[in-house]
Amino acid sequence: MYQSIAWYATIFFVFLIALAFSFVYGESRRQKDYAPIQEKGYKIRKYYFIGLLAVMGFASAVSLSRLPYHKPHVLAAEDMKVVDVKGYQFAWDLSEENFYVGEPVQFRVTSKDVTHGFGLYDENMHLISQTQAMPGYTNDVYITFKKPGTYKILCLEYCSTGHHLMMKDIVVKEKGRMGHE
Ligand SMILES: [Cu+2]
Repeated sequence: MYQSIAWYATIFFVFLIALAFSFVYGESRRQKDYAPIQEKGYKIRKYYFIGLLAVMGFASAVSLSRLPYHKPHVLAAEDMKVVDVKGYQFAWDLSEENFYVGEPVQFRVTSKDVTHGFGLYDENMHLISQTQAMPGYTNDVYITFKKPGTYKILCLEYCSTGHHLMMKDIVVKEKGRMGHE
């Protein structure tokens, strides 16, 4: 859904820009006094700047207040499965490989060498979560799997010749069905 919204918004804004350009092109042939046009332009620019500041400030406040995204509300620390993820040229290392539906997971993502991108995909190859895997830093990603199935971790940051090899399947199971593991 978000992708189609982004798509239509892009077309709309491209259309607006094209409209602005054709207006400027049309006006460019007319000879007019410069001073009044400049004054009007500065006024438009001032209100545009204030409007942009208000919109962006509001959007930043709303989106940043939700950080860290998708962090589940768990009662006790042991209710959260903590998984250490290390990216390296050219694979992913996970400290834990058994995942269950409905279980809150915290991925602690880092890298052993260069910067990689930790991208988590569902069975339809839709990106459901991502973060940077950086040497010397640990970035947290929170997720609670809602459906069983085979999910994929892919590298989202070009990290030299074997970048495309950085794929790992993780299997999410229905809890209780497979017995003890
Ligand atoms: Cu990589």
